[in-house]
Amino acid sequence: MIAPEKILESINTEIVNIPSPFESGWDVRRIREDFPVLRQTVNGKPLVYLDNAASAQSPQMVIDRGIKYLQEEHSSVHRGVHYLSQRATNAFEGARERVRRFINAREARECIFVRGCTEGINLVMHGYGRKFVGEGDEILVSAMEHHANIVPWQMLCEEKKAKLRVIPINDQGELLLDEVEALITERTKLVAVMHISNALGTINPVKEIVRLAHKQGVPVLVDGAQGTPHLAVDVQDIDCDFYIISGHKMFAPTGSGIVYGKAELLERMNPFHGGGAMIRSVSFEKTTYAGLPDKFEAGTPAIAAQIGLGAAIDYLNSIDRVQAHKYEQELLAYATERLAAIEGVRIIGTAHEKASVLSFVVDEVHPHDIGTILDQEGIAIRAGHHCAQPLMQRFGVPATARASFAFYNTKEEADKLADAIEKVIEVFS
Ligand code: C6P
Repeated sequence: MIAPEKILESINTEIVNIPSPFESGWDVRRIREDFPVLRQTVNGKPLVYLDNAASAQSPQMVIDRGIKYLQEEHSSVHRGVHYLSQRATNAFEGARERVRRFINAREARECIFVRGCTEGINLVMHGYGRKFVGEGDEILVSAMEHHANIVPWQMLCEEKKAKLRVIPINDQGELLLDEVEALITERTKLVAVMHISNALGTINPVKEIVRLAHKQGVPVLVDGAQGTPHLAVDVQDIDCDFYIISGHKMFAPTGSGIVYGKAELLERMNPFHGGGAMIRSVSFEKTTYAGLPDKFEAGTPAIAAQIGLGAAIDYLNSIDRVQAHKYEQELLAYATERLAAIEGVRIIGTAHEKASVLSFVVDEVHPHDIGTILDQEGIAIRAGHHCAQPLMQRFGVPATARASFAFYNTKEEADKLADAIEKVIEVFS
């Protein structure tokens, strides 16, 4: 482990001057100024942070908002009549309203605060699944899902003697949409699919999947963990029944996240956790539950983290997201071209519609070795199964190396990645 003082020492205040090389005209140099964590060296090299799909870095605005809360507002929400509690409550509910606008939910009470996507999907499994799924029923997921959108449904199926069914994918890592309609039967109780694959980058046609499912009266949950960092999400336009968000993947602190659910569904669901704040009245004979969103928010919430999520949304609203997306696409195309040109590199996930996630394997080199050698160059990538073991099996690999780009990454960083992979191959040849 690196001593904290060493980490501080390595923070170098100089911001690397990098003009944008692409047509989008995105001012990446300016944007990088907003992210203090990028100004450090790792192993004597400038940090190249390409693990954004795991956790994206926070801009100064989010950091400042967290400090302000802790310095001036820290208090529990919804409970106190005192000044600080009211300020904290206003900030907390202000964050909820920001989320509502950001995803265009009809009402703020449709946005439930959770700690992240895993907790969010578990909330739906317990609240919706355990109430409405019975013996012989089916849950439909896809072959590319993250374990967070497989395991809870498997647990439910085991408990209820229900069946998990799987939408297959092609060799590019695209869902076989033609199969979806046939896989939805009168026993299907939920379709649960990811918006963007964390391991392949594939952008799934979730609006079309919702249309197909709704034709047969089946609700749809979209795992949006990788959706909101890259795309403008409009839940009313998608018309999904649930959309789940992890804050830390969209530049907010860990411990923040959202379950969006249509109010009429959330109202019919069971609560998830029992305890304080989620009740209307409690006696030893009977408890009645609060309305939305409180019914699903038992206990003291992660106030600072959720206020940070509100600040991350303010940040995203302050930049040109259309341009940011275009820039990320240029970066992806450039990095793909560079890696594809290296002999021995195989890219896993070549869907037509992709976000800036680049998974690859290198002949005869384990992805963990790639990750370790790249770290020596100051390059942070992720190596492993990315919590998508069934997907790895589909591609016949135990793991991949994954570089995931955000709008603050640069063409030079993509070059450093490619150069370092060439070095890895040299070491192992
Ligand atoms: N993916 C990665 O790919 P949590 O850990 O609860 O914030 O999010 C879980 C999750 C759910 N769905 C998708 C599509 C995800 O990508 C993730 C998290 C991380 O590096 C960790 S495996």
